[in-house]
Amino acid sequence: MEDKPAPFKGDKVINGFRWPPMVCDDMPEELRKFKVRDDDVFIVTYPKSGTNWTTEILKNIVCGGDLEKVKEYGDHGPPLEYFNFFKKCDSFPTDKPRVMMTHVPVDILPKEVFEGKGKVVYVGRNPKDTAVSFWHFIKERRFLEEYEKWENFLAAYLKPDMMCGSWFDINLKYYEHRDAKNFLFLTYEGMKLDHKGCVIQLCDFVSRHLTNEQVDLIVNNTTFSNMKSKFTGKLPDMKQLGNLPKLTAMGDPNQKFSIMRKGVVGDWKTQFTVAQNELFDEIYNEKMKGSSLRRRVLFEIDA
Ligand code: PPS
Repeated sequence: MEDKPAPFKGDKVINGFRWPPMVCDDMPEELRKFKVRDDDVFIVTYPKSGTNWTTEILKNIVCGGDLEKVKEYGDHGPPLEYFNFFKKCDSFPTDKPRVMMTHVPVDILPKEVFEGKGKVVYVGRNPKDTAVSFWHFIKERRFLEEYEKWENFLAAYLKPDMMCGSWFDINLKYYEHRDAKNFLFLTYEGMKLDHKGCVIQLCDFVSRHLTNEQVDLIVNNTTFSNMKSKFTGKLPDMKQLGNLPKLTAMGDPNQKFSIMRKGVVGDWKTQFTVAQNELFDEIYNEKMKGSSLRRRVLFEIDA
């Protein structure tokens, strides 16, 4: 007998915004009120833009590149907005900085961040590679039927009501904050081009003065291949994270979980048809008109 695919899990619409089903109704309002600590670091991204890579680098920085300490520091946990994980973060120890990741739009990020509390590292990635990475991830998770086929996913990705928001809205709005003292705007492509340079920039941003050897250690600890062996496995065991709301939408805990897929720039060329690329460019040019963010977006690199 042929195995039936798991059912689609659907989305969660709150105030007109489409979230994955792991989001609780009160998340947008409550996360906005989240109490920020001075040494908090938020890694903020549109999904599939290098969130886990940057988080791992920052955890390594906080631990001086000592992998034993990174291990003690614990798992990343899910993004703040899933399973109301931010509520769990309230009880995290105060003797080390909290390194937290999220994909929420700017108007849901904790309000205190905009009063200068904590630090925000925003990482952008070119929207074509982000789309391909997102599609591979989301179709495995079986959220919505419309995301199963690439051409349907791409059409949805280009609409403002895409699940998790539109790449354009999220990136353009965060980019406006790039000069705030407690914000650092990086790109995935910039990290690929100069991994060590970005580690040093992150050390400066969080005021950690590490030796050259420690920086080299961190670069080595966070290469794609080293992170792939650490991060490929099953879905995180949510039970370990304590009393989180019971949402079954994360799916089968035995399902393979692989954040690390290819880790390259320009993979979109293997996925987009010529016609899809032309349409994408037309929309991209229109949406990005007048924004200097265009100069930061690299669709390919020589590396
Ligand atoms: S998620 O699920 O939104 O949190 O995913 P996110 O971590 O933001 O992004 C996953 C993509 O980042 C790539 N990645 C890396 N690339 C290079 N070097 C390192 N160390 C690294 N770590 C993660 C990962 O492979 C995903 O991209 P794709 O294109 O799918 O491979």
